[in-house]
Amino acid sequence: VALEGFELRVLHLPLVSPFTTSFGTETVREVIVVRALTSNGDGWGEIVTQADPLYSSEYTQGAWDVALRFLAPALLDRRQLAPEDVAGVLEPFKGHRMAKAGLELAVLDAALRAEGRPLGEYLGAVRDRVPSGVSVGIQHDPAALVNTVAGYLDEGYVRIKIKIKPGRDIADTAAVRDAFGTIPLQVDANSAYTLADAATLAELDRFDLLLIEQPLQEDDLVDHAELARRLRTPVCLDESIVSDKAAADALALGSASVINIKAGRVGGYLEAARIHDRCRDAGVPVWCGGMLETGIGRAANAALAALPGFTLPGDVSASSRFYTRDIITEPAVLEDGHVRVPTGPGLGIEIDPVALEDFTVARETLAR
Ligand code: OSB
Ligand code: MG
Repeated sequence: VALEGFELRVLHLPLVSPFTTSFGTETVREVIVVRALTSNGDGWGEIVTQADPLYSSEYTQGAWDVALRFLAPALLDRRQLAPEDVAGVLEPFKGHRMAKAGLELAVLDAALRAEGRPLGEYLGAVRDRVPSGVSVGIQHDPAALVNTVAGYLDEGYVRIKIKIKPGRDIADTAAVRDAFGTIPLQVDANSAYTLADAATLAELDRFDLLLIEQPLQEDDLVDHAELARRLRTPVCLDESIVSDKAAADALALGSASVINIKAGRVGGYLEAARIHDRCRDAGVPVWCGGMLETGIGRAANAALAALPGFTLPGDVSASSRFYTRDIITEPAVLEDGHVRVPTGPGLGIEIDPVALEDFTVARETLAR
């Protein structure tokens, strides 16, 4: 595409209910929306950082600064830019993968819209809809958790993931198992444990979970391998898989037998597809994670999750799981436990300009 500029916005979207993980509680989703301005029209992307660096080292103001100060200017230095060139141009800048991913997605959307080609087709999607799992935050107590999960099961979600942390693990998981029997169930610790907690985590083995997600720290690949040997429950990595290289290392070490793929965390949808390919070749199941995306990232996640190696249901829920009002005209809905893969050009969504404006709290435009 012939890039003419980038418009970045910080949005505040109210959540339908507070979302609590082992690292904190969110009531408003703060997110950066990227618009790539090209001579053939706009493209949209989303930088999935959160307000605070609690899930990863990235956070809104850091991503905002690096994107405006370094990343967007480097891309705008190029007269012509293909989506496949973005990662290479940004490569000299260390880290900041979520910021890079949001910019790449906006360029990719612009390029595909100009070609009239859907993102799913471009990535290699083999399904027209994807099974929808839901990520359930830590509730006031196990009884409240059972109530909340019952609501999602009634809506049709095909897999439940509950957030856990020390002191809110065994009893919470037992309550959900006891209440709902053999439903597909998994837990996510968001790095809240150490290897010293292995005995506690082994107590989860009796619940026949699909997996335990990221029990240890991001850089604990060796400890995860040791823990995996001590558990019957499959270990899945989220935070640790920051790139295709990290995925290769984790598989070589035996740190994970399942991988959660999030495009933001790994620097973009192209890198995400490479991890998918690697895992598929290795016979390792993957699933698509989420970062409370707006309709922009949610559409892209549905396309990614439609690749053949995504053999487990992902955190690709309906927009209504988090938001009463989205920033696109036709937010993702749950149909028979599935979310449809958009078929229009690019992301296959239309921005709702009024909603976008209403949620914007900051904006900056860079032109070449
Ligand atoms: O660990 O998967 C995670 C949300 C924010 C940060 C980290 C995580 C999550 C979720 C929500 O679990 C997934 C979703 O968007 O539905
Ligand atoms: Mg996770």
